[in-house]
Amino acid sequence: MFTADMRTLTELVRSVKAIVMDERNVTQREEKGAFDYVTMVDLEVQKHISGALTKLYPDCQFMGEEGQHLSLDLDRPTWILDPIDGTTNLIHHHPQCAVALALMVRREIALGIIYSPFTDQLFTAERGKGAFLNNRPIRVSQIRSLSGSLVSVGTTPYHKQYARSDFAVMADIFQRCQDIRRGGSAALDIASVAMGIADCFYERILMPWDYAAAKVLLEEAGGKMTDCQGDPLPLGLPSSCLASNGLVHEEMLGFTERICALPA
Ligand code: 2AM
Ligand code: CA
Repeated sequence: MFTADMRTLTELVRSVKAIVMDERNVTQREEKGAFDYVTMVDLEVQKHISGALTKLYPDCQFMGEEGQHLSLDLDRPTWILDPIDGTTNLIHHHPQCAVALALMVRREIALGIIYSPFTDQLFTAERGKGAFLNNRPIRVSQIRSLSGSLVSVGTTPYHKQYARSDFAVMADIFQRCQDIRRGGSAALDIASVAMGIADCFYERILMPWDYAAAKVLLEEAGGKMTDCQGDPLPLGLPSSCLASNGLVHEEMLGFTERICALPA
């Protein structure tokens, strides 16, 4: 069974702080798809982490947002990296962004690390060993219904053709819950559910690097993550995501199932 040293990995992930905080790296950017951006920060962070991981663990494959991964065999151990989750926030100097690293072994996420360089929040989880924020255990909330919930959402900004129908569903959720939040980094949004400061989160389309690290963190914190129809996530592939404290999952599915059913 493939294993990796958590202390080495957290040091590696934290070591990118200087790259992220360097304003020159933020200003050099391109639009790689509609409303979907890449900066020199994304590219340099991925280069730094993938280079180190390849040296440390030569037998493990690498999947990162800023690269090609068509030929990967998902049955083999695979690193899954988002060098910056929340790039749109980063280019606006909004601090809600993070580096997210996961290890997938036998199509299960074995560990996850989410690090926010602006706030120095470090979320860590290994399967079966609990979930932590800066080495302190975290736990999901105990809220049992949407009427008492703070609901975090993703707006799928790179596919704005869904906006009218998705925002109509969001309006129905808004009527039922206490309030809605939109953070802009799926990894940190799901981490917020894991630490109990939000009760659930959903987004129509996420990539594997957006949700992989957060999945093990949330599950180790007592939460639940499925796609928006309640089915298991197809790890390593794009999917919709519903992340919750477990207690409001069914009630949320009553709304998010409609998102999946909507035509493009
Ligand atoms: P990113 O900042 O790493 O690109 C915002 O709604 C969330 O969606 C962020 O976590 C963002 O990650 C992610 N995201 C951005 N572009 C995306 C795309 N083309 N497909 C799926 N997720 C995307
Ligand atoms: Ca990214």
